[in-house]
Amino acid sequence: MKSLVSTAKNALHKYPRLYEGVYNFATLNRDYIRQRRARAQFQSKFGGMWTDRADFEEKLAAKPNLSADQTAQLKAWRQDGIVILNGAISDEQITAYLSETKTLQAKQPSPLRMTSAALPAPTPYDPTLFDATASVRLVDDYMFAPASRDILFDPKITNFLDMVFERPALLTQSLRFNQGSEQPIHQDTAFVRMNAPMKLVGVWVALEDIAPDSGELLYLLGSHNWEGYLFSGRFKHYDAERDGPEQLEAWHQWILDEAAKRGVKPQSFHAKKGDVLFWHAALAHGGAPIRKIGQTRLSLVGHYCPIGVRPLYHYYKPAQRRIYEDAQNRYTTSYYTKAEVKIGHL
Ligand SMILES: O=C(O)CCC(=O)C(=O)O
Repeated sequence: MKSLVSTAKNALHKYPRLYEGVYNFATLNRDYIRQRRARAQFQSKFGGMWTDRADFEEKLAAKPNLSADQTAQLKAWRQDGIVILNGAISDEQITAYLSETKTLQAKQPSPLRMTSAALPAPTPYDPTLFDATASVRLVDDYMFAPASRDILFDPKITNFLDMVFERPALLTQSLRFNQGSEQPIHQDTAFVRMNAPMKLVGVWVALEDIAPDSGELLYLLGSHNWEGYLFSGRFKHYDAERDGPEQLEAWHQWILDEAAKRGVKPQSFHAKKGDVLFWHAALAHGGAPIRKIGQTRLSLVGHYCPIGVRPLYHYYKPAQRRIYEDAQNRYTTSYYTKAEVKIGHL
């Protein structure tokens, strides 16, 4: 089945217009149609959140019961594409999370998987690799660790997500780093692929005080409004088979060129333990080079879309379409099957 989809996809790559039509049809969803209808309101042809609309100020004024803090956050979100909450996650939550993940890592075999640009595919947790390689991250540990969900669905996080999504959030992926990622500056729209590409928020949680030169999170303020580069001239998301490494390189360069043209310099997140940073789907961000070798940078990232939007892996891995629920929390995973989740639970 997978190879059939892959063969059809590769054949269609030769006909980009046709491919775009088939792609749009296959991933059609109400959200995206609504945004296409309101096309004139959005700068991006891929739509966005209500905070991206041209009539943002009127919509904001019409929102009932917003506190002064929330209003300020929403204005900052629209303008900068990031919002920071200081001390949102408690020491107790972080201690419980680190303890649960330690237990999961020690299990024989550990249910956890890791990914990195250097690994060809998700790989079973391997302490040697995880501790020694900066860009290696544990993925979707919330599938096994209730304390991970306790952080990623903390009300301070979900209240903000509810505000910008105007709907409950679906957690689609998490990444846990022990060291800085050193990931080049990028926009998640390329890699964290949704059927409504601009309806996505990244959340970065500091699990310790972040030391200087540890490979801090970097971001380019306002870059969520930069439009211009489309993969194969049509798509917001990157597809290695379709677009090849040249386009990836050209897109990274485009981000740097835009920043230089606009005089925007990368800023670092000098986070304290428990601080949270939200970034917009198209906000350019990455990990600074690690200058202090061996320095940890414990952090947990969540990627979310609103309920109703789907990650693209729900299409190309239909077995992974399941949405898990626990209390108010909804989450999904591309990395673990239902049977693995059952066996691996704490
Ligand atoms: O934590 C980092 O260094 C970068 C994380 C990131 O880019 C992401 O999760 O999209």
